Amino acid sequence: MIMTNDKTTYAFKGAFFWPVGDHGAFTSALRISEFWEGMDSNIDAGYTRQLDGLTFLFKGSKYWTFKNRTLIKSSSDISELNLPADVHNMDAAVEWGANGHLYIFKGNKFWRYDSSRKSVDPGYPKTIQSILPGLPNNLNAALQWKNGRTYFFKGSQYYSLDDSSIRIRNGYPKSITTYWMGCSPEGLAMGKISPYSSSHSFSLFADKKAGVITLMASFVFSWVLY
Ligand SMILES: [Ca+2]
Repeated sequence: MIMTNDKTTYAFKGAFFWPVGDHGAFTSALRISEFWEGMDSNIDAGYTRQLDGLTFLFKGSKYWTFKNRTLIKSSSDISELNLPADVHNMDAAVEWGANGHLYIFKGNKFWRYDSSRKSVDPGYPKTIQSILPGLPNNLNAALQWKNGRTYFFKGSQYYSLDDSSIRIRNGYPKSITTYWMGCSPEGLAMGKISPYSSSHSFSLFADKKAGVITLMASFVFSWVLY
């Protein structure tokens, strides 16, 4: 999951991506290669740097730089950022609003990276369990969203970080389907279908076995895609 400088949120999976609307619902799947120059599939992670609004997408040992959806810098080696080979094929990346540092997650570990010094801070990596025991290992994604909060995603669930206590908020994990995609029957029945309310009726079926998300939308969002 990333949010670009223009506050558009995108979810990536395989060869596809979805813009995530303010109302927590998705369009149908769009092909990454048709909208993100130089990218094809299986992006590991991405984040947007608050300092200059640049979005970094990571895959394997490479990264790409975008401003919104415009390619700024093509495939470059992660070593250019002074990131160690240990973070190749990372699970998730997120800039934390509380200190502006980049956090990279992989397996049971995370690294803190200082974007201005262009280096990993001393003392890292640390284990996730040592700092955020409420968070599982092997995350799928992380995101600092437009509300300033940091979210972590794994499987069908997501977690919210409390910046002041540096703990996972009580009541989490919650269902991604119900709260982000605005699609589940439970969400509709609850009348609470995302971090924000939505009146759009979607149904979504996540087939984890196949690694595919199939969307059955009864309402097509009027996303402007250019
Ligand atoms: Ca990932």
